[in-house]
Amino acid sequence: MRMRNIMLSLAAPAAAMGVLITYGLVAVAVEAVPKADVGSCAAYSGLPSGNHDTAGMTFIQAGTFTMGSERHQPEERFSRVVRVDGFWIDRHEVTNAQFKQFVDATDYVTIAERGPDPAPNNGTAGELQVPGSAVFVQPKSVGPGGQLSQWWQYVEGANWRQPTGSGSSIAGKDNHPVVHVTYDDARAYARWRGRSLPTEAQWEFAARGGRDGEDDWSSAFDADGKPIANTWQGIFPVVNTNDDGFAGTAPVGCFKPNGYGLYDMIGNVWEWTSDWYRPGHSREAAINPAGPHLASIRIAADQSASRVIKGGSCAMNYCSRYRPAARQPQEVDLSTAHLGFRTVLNIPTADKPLANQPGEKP
Ligand SMILES: [Ca+2]
Ligand SMILES: [Ca+2]
Repeated sequence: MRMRNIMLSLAAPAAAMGVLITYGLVAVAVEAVPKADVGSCAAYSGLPSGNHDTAGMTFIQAGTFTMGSERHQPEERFSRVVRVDGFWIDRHEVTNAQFKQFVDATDYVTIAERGPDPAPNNGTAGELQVPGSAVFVQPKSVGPGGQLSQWWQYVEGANWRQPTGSGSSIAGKDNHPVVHVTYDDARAYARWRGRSLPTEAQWEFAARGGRDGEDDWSSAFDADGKPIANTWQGIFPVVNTNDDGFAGTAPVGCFKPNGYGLYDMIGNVWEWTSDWYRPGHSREAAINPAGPHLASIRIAADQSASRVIKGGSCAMNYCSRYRPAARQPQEVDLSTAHLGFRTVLNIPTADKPLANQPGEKP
């Protein structure tokens, strides 16, 4: 079934709290790590102040960087020199409060709420043809050869208003990132704001916060092993020790921003980019690359095409895919509980009203 493509970004370092758990047939001792220093995110309404074009955004100056990695997952190779023009990008993932503004203004209904179009889903299992979305359900144990379907379940009624299914709500979560949005849902929001979704190159350049070269530093943990982003700590998928204070999504802006003042590029939710997904990068240097053409990508008959998602919270024992160069595919019509987005405004100069007003949070 299509759930095979869902790979949880929530993963963990070999860290935790002195418990002994069973993972497959192996007993794993989990050690204590320092708790995260969480900032003053709780006071934020989830809505950036101001109504100007770049409210809540930061301008990223044009620059050149090394995109991809030679030292991690094979799909991150080859690393290559890339130049991007200047652009504006949201300082944080789009929140429930922001998405609600969009829905209130347009009466937009997300795909998770209205159900998938049956036409392109001839191979879709029957359970996926009702309105709903993919929700992570933590298993108590996972045997050898554990399957994603053991911890990802398609839940009827799950959507951005009801993140864990019928009866759940986002009350009190205005400042959490919106989730259960497909690529088209995210793009519809961006267009309503007069913006776009970032290319993979823009996203990766912004996530580096001014640093170049290999991204082994990761930004998810400091030198003492203390979490500095919302990821999964413990042994994925059976033990989440929550050393960062959040078992699922965190309010945006709780953790220290990167060198560009951007929050949660690493960790919290995965984020859509506009590039079609194909494993690996070409070796050639590029200027403002926008990914491969769809026609060049082989797609299985029972699947939809995938875009690149980045910046999730995959545990260290599972995939460590929170690094800037890390990437994974996501079928464009499948939403999940751990996937959101942020927008960009492609104006290559900062000749716009300043977004960084004093006191604006986060
Ligand atoms: Ca966490
Ligand atoms: Ca993120």
